[in-house]
Amino acid sequence: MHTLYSFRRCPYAMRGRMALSLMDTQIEVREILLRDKPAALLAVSPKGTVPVFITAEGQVIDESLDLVVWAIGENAPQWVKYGGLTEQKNYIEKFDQEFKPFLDAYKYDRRNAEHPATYYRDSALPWLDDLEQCLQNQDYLLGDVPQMQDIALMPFIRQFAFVDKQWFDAQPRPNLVRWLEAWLSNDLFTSIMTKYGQWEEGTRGEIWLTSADHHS
Ligand SMILES: N[C@@H](CCC(=O)N[C@@H](CS)C(=O)NCC(=O)O)C(=O)O
Repeated sequence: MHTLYSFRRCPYAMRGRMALSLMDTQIEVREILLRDKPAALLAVSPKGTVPVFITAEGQVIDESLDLVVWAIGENAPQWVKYGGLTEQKNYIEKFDQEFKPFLDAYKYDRRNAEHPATYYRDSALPWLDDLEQCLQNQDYLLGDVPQMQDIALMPFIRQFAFVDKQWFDAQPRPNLVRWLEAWLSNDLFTSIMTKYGQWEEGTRGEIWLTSADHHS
């Protein structure tokens, strides 16, 4: 069986779980706390980030985007039908590199930060503009059906929005607001937000039966 080390509230883990939920498989989920990482996790991936996925064959995948690509590449080609896998992956990589630092600086509003939180929020706006533009005439970022890119970005836009939901909902990007709202109640998202208790070393995690049918 596959194994997934996960943390419910981590956006990287969320995108991984969303992609995995497109498969028909069984996964042992080991829910961890970032401040109390199990030795077994660090033994397979010393860098100590989640998600970490170990295939039934023993392959370790410890980057969320690699996990998304693995899950979709093998099982769900329709999720990369616009632009193709490489093009979508390149966009996501750029998003991770450029948007995430602004998101963190905005969200955590660090006391020693050079600028106020709103400066970092506003620095991220060109990304929101780009997404808004994509969504002008279609329901999802690349067309009328959701793609890998939607799944990969959604947890981060969600986090950004919830720093100040009132501000997010009022900003002049109605299509992005609509896209996020639709994702928040989409079964593909709600179904991966199940709460699991913390995994204890030496025990079996929760068994997650994923079903592609569920989301087609
Ligand atoms: N590049 C990694 C980043 C994953 C990541 O940073 N996850 C955070 C949680 S959201 C983490 O595990 N941080 C380690 C820590 O806080 O100790 C990926 O895409 O999987």
